[in-house]
Amino acid sequence: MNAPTPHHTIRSVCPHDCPSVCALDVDILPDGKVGRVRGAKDDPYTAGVICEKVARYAERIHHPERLTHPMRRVGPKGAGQWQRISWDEALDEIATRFLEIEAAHGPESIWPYFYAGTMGHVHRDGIERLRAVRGYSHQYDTICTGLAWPGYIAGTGLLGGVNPEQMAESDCVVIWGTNAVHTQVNVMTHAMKARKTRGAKIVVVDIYRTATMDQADMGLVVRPGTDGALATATMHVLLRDGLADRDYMAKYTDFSADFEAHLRTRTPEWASEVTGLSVAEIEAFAHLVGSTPRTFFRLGYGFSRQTNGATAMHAALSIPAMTGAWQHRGGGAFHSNSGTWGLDKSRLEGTHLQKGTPRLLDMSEVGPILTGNAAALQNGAPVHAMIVQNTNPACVAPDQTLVRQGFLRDDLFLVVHEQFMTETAELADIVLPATMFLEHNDYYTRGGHTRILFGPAVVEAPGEARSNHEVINALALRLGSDDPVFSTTDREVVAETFARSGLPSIEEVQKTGFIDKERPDDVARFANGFGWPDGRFRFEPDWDAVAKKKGYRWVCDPAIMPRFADHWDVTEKTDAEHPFKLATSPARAFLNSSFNQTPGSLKREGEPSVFIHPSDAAAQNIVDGEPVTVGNHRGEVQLTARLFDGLPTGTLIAEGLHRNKAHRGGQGINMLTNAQPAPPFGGAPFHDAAVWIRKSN
Ligand SMILES: Nc1nc2c(c(=O)[nH]1)N[C@H]1C(S)=C(S)[C@@H](COP(=O)(O)OP(=O)(O)OC[C@H]3O[C@@H](n4cnc5c(=O)[nH]c(N)nc54)[C@H](O)[C@@H]3O)O[C@H]1N2
Ligand SMILES: Nc1nc2c(c(=O)[nH]1)N[C@H]1C(S)=C(S)[C@@H](COP(=O)(O)OP(=O)(O)OC[C@H]3O[C@@H](n4cnc5c(=O)[nH]c(N)nc54)[C@H](O)[C@@H]3O)O[C@H]1N2
Ligand code: SF4
Ligand SMILES: [Mo]
Repeated sequence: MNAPTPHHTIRSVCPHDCPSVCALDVDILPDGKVGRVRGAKDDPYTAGVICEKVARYAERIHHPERLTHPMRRVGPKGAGQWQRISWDEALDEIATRFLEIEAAHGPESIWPYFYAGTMGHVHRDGIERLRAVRGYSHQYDTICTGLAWPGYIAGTGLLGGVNPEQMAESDCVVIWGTNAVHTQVNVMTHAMKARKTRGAKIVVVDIYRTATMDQADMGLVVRPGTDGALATATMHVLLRDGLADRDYMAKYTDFSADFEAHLRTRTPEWASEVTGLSVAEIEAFAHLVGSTPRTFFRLGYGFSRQTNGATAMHAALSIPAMTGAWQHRGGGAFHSNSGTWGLDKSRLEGTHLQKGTPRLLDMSEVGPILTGNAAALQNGAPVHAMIVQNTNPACVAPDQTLVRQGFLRDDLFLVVHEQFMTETAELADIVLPATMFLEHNDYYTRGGHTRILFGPAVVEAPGEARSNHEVINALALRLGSDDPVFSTTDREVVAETFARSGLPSIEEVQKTGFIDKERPDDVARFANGFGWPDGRFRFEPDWDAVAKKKGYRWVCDPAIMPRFADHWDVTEKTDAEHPFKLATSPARAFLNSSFNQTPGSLKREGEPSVFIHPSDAAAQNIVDGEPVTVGNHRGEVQLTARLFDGLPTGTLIAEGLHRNKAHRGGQGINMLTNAQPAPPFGGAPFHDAAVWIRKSN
């Protein structure tokens, strides 16, 4: 069948929570619907390539299950009995209930909750205005970046790195703890270009043989949570074999005799025991990166989702500071550029409206918080009301037993603004229908690159769907604010944020769709010094200084942190009852829980499964394709066993966040994950759970 001829094509941006933030060319069909979606060829980072799930976006935006009108719960919580209501009824009821709850329990008993369902700043962060104007509880954003970012900043002092387009100029690209083929396909475009044009070597470090590792020249499969051992042993070999750049370290780092003595104990033999790699593999890796000046370390999030993840990130990042790779084009490191935008979002976020200094509640601890855990509530009032936008905590948050129990509380008034009837929306008192990115205006910063992009409203929203911006504004007005920001359009807020931040006008930006915020190359590679007062990279992190830079708060005794870049043995321990480590790595065709209802994605991902090594399976008489139950003291999940020799014995991998109800038994994978905030500053160690597995009865 031929695709219908587009009426016209528009430039947009992928709004999803993915470091690539691709520039898109979207065909708009004669009937006003969305046709094909392609990666922009003229965008140097997107370079014409996008993932398959977004290429099929018509399936998502025109999905028959899109929410189209506000609804009120009529039966018991979660029973799925709804009554259609008007927007005025919905907004009036929310405002009335919020004011009643505020009067009875104080403003901090209301907790607006959001994440990055859309990465557009107006529709993602505007909820902060509502919070500010009433003095509601704040949200501590830990769920995704809480471990990775501090670990990176601990070394460089700034959350920024070398322009990742330069991977194409590398002689060795180390893709560490990210399954880029699944999660940010554009990394592969640039890494592959280096291989093709320069014969560059590609190294992948993961805990199983991923689709990314399948494309590597050197694949290092480590045991979960042991990257710090690989990193420190690599540095041991670099020093031992004369491959460290001592001049660079003397000038640009805090390298010390004490650190060198510490690394002398981190031998490849020791690391081999810890990681499961052979001594030869560790030495080969060290020799490759030590003898290839243009080595680019692309450090992902995955390996930070371990209890020791912040220290693992810092340890891996320490390698290029020892080899001096930062000095060479095509060399250095990159994790995120999210610390480099310099935007003034004060009006967008309503900083000028902030009432009082409310407590900061940890989003990853939503389960403990809603079930009355006093420490998680900071000994304050229980949460009695929430408005949720852009996230699906009843699927994605850790320790689902508690999350579900909390959301089912009769004394919790829950409003969920969504595009679909997610697990969280199912538990709401009021459900509001939300627009999608092609139905509203917003701007997006590209964490995995250097650009700010604009995405205009180009198609009609279905039914009565309204944008996050409209809902936040309408509620604030009903809650008694007369601040003019609550009478703005989304486009006005984009324009104003650009103006306040000294960026070109929206009309100007719309000509190309982007603003380039690339920093000069010498700045990006810290040639004038790292982001610490003495300009030196820290092998010996000052975590307190990291906390001060970003407003992080300690969740452990600072004294327990390792002194130097290290392997920190604090991950969840296996024992006789829980002999396996489970990681919940990303599925290719889902994005967290987004796309887990589109036909193309469901077809590719099939049923929720778990990879197990054939010898582990044999020991328990588990055969391929058989129903199994995986569990621990937090809960149980039913999956289908997939025998796979691409992972170490003792490790299990369950890819992706399928819908809870896609699992036999109706419980999703986050039944097994841990909501205990990981040191130093919190964050959920999603890939760090000790479990058992057995045949389902
Ligand atoms: N298709 C798809 N794309 C996505 C997402 C998705 O769910 N699906 N999620 C989006 C979001 S929100 C984010 S933050 C990014 C995250 O993207 P990434 O940076 O890729 O991080 P993760 O997806 O958490 O995990 C990446 C890899 O880390 C591995 N890993 C887990 N533990 C360890 C460890 O201890 N050591 C090592 N070396 N590796 C380990 C996992 O097996 C996995 O293969 O991706 C985004 N893009
Ligand atoms: N087990 C396990 N759990 C994980 C992870 C893991 O690796 N393993 N990864 C974690 C990570 S990195 C992250 S970032 C979190 C992410 O978790 P979430 O933030 O929950 O991400 P999504 O599942 O994509 O859900 C986003 C929701 O926002 C909705 N949405 C999108 N755009 C809009 C909009 O404009 N308005 C409104 N109102 N809604 C919108 C979508 O329909 C979708 O339901 O999950 C975490 N959970
Ligand atoms: S999900 Fe990521 S790779 Fe896919 S189109 Fe969006 S930004 Fe690009
Ligand atoms: Mo994330």
